[in-house]
Amino acid sequence: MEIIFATNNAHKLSEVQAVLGDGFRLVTPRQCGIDEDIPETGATLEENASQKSHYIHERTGRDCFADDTGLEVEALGGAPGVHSARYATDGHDFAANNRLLLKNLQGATNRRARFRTVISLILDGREHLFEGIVEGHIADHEAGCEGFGYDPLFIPDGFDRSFAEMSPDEKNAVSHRGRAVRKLAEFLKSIEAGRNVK
Ligand code: ITT
Repeated sequence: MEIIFATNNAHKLSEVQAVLGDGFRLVTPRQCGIDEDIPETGATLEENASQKSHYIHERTGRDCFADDTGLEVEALGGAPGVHSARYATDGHDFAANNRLLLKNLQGATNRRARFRTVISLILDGREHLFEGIVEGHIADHEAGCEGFGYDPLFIPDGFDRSFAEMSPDEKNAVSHRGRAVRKLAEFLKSIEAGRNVK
C-alpha cells in the first residue's frame, strides 16, 4: 500500500517506516511537490494532526496521515505539550528545548512525564484518529545520541536508559509513536483485507 505521510521530520519518517514494514510505501509531501512547512496552529495535538493531514489531502486528493506529538510534563502543568517543537525558540532547536526543560525542572522532585502521539489518517475522504502514549520521567542530564528531540532526557517506565540510548527498534517497541503507528497499521490492514474479499 502506498500512502502519504504528512511530515517534514526525517526522524519520524524512518521510525514510522520501520514499524509499518515493507508492505507500506511512505511518500513524503516533498515527493508530491509540496515543499513548504505544513501549518500547525491548533491548540491541541488532535487539532494539529488533523490540520496537517487535511492540508496534504486538500492539495493531493490522496490518502494520507500526519503525526503530532507532544511531551507532557506533570510538574509543568502538561507543558511543553502542543508547543514541544517551539518550546525555547521559534525553530525546531532540540538542544535549546532540552536546556530549557532542564532549567524549568531544576530542583523538582516530581519529574513524571509522558509522550503522546496523535495520528490523523484520511482514507477515502474520511478521518480516523489513533493515539499512543508512553509514561516515564525526565532525567537530570542528557544521555545518548540516538533518536531526536527530547529523547536524551526521557526515560520510559521500566528502563534506566533514555530513548536516545536505545536502538530505533527498542524505542519503537515501547514508544508513543510505535504504539500509535501499530494501531494505524492494524486498521489499514483490516481495510485492505476487506477490499481483497470484495
Ligand atoms: P512534522 O510536524 O513535520 O511531522 P515536527 O518535528 O514539527 O514534525 P511535532 O510537531 O509532532 O513534529 O513534534 C513536536 C516536537 O516534539 C518535535 O520537534 C520534537 O522536539 C518533539 N518530539 C516529537 N516526537 C518525539 C520523539 O519521538 N522523541 C523525542 N522528541 C519528540
